[in-house]
Amino acid sequence: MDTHTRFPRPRVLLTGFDAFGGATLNPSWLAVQALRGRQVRGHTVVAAQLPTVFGASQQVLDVLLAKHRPALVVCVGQAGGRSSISLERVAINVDDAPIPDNAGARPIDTPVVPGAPAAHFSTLPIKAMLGALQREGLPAEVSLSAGSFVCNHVFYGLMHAIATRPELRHTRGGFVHVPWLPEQGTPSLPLADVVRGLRVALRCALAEPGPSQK
Ligand code: PCA
Repeated sequence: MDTHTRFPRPRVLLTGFDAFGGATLNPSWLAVQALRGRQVRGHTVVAAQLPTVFGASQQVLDVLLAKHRPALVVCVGQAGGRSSISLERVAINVDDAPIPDNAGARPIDTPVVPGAPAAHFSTLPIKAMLGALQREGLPAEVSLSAGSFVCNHVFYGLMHAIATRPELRHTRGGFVHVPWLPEQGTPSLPLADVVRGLRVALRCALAEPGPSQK
């Protein structure tokens, strides 16, 4: 076994979603895909697609967490109607779907994880990331709601796994929503800016020792 195999570079897991709600693309996946295999502060970016499906999205994420044991996980989704890259602060324990998911399911007022806490905070340094994005001239904001559709579902599941599984005690994670691409509607952000924003956000998160709040 060579040195490279025994001491693989630590990993960053970046996920995006497939198209949903009648759309033919999802900027989250296009942007995440563009960063696959990149090196960021000594970490290798692993890029993966999650299905926009309650339950299945979480199962795919669980497999990725077990396989890669990433140092950092940033799940990314599309938020139509938003004009900024949104750094999500809090995941809530509610599934309440405004539209059916890609498997036709539409859970209403059900918990993501029965019996688990009402909410989990992101463990990403969201304020430092906000500053880094703004210094790059990119539109960015801290958001207080990731909604109650599949993005919040995945965000909550991720943060609950990090909070409860000993093997993930060194993993930090959170969620970022990105606007539509110009061809999808207004407001929008070009793909190149979304990709640059994610790279800046990752670089910042890896440079910061901890979360914004415990
Ligand atoms: N956005 C949706 C789910 C998939 C995605 O990209 C959401 O905000 O919940």
